[in-house]
Amino acid sequence: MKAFLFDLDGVLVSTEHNHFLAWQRCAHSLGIAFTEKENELLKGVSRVDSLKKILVLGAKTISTEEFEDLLISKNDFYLESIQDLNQSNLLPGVLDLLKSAKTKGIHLGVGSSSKNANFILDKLQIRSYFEVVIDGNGVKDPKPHPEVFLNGARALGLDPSVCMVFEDAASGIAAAKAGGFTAVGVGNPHIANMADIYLNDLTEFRVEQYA
Ligand code: B16
Ligand code: MG
Repeated sequence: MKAFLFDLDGVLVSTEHNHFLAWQRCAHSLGIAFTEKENELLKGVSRVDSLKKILVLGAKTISTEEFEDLLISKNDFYLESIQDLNQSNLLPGVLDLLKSAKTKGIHLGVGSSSKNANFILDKLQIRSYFEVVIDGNGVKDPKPHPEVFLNGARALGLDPSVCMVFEDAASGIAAAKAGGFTAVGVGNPHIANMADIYLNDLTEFRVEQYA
């Protein structure tokens, strides 16, 4: 393999619970019941599509203005809740994997649906490991469309067949497979059967097997 492309949330760091609490607050303000079970549908899904899914769950229609306001409120709640994020919040095995891959000359990138990806990478102090960061600001078709990862491979000048994608969400594994990447599922038993390789966490990954 020549490159590793990482999803952010659920692979490098876990702020899914912060997303969940922020969405739950929005859903409750609309009178829609929203638990961790429903939240599973939103993992790896863009902000706009997440709100659309919540409205479908509640069989609710709102005005364009209310929709835009809720997107802003959700992000405000979310950002407030991750103010103290730092390197100690990296998921197990992340730092060792990044260091080891870098030493072996493997190109590293991030492919995230989040529009906050660069902000979070800076807080985690791992931004400098990545040659390319494709986030929710630079993508027209969100996951499960492969655009985010295809843009990453293109920016590195590499074919998807020599790139591995690390993902925790069904939408992300679908995106990786659709793009012709090797899909590594991480930390989410729901996706174990969809992925080419499955790991409970990144400590299980041996860079030397794929370098
Ligand atoms: P934002 P990923 C995704 O990040 C999250 O999994 C998902 O829960 C979130 O709705 C989405 O980013 C958009 O995030 O509101 O920050 O733009 O897993 O693709 O790194
Ligand atoms: Mg994710």
